[in-house]
Amino acid sequence: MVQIEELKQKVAALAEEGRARLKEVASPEDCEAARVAFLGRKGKITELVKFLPHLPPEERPEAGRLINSLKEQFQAELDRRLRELKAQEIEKKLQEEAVDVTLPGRPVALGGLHPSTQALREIYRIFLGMGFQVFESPEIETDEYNFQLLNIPPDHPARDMWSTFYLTEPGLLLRTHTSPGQIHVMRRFAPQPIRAILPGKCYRYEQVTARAEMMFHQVEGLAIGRNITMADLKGVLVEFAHQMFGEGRRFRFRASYFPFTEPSLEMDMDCIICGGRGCRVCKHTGWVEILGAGMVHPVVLRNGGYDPREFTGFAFGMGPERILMLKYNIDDIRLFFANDLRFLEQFSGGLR
Ligand code: FA5
Repeated sequence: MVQIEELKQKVAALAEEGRARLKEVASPEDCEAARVAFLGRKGKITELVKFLPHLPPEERPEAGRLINSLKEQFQAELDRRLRELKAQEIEKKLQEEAVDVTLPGRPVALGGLHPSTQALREIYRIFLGMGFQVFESPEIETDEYNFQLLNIPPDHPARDMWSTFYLTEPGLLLRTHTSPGQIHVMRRFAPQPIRAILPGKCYRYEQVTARAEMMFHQVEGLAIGRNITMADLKGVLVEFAHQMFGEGRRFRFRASYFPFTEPSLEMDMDCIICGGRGCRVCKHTGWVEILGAGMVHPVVLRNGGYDPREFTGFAFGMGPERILMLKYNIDDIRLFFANDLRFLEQFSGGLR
């Protein structure tokens, strides 16, 4: 017969041994090994139950309690060590993988407005100041709007100047100028007076050169009213050009021809490069062209819904890329749409 005293000694010794073992564990794996050694199926604490049958029956319940409490004690200590080790492991990982947030970040390259957009906005600003409103009209037009309603019938020789891209759907094309917008605003507002500018992209099927692109912007202007004269046209355009190019510049109006204006004219400015003395840029004339304009042709007024006996008006069309070329001495229009950052970045701080 085994005495309970003997069991008590064994329990005390195992408790001591368990504590010593748990002091030494250095990783979750060590903990698992200690658990197997003490509480596993053949663990030292588990094996204590083998004593029970050898005890007198009345002592067995107490012996059972002793063994169970040793088990619980060991398990609790084991859990505490495991938590400690895991916390240490996380702390170590955090230290090793720490990010130094005081390092300066990598700079993000900021985009800027395209020079054409900046020129368009400057043009809007000037004309808004003179009471004009900005309207948009479609880039895909009909032959009727791009040509016929502007007094250019199918066989008119002026069509040669405005050769375009036709769509596969008959009668549709990419507009060659913003002038069809004149008809759109007139038909929308007739018979009220109009002061509108119509910006947008235009397309021409032509040889691309340093001065001509296949796609470019235009800004159309249109004023319709009861007593509008050529003097109003001159006043508005000279005011615009002074604000755009500076007060010191000189301008002249030269007779020209457009089927949709009568009379028609072109506006020239003294050459910025040579100051009017004559150079390669101005082809030695001292003048450079900045826009086309004229008094709205009676046929166009009628097509737009206005009675030409009662209403008159003026219209003009200019290319913002050409205006920037003049202002900044840019010698090739292809730079605008070539996506070369070395060119575009020069405008990122705005127009000066
Ligand atoms: C016209 O397109 C007329 N619709 C302008 C007009 C409007 C006249 C209203 C009278 C009344 P023109 O083809 O000259 O005209 O073009 C006008 C401007 O567009 C030119 O002065 C130029 O600045 C610009 N432009 C024309 N073709 C090109 C091109 N291929 N590349 C870049 N800019 C161009």
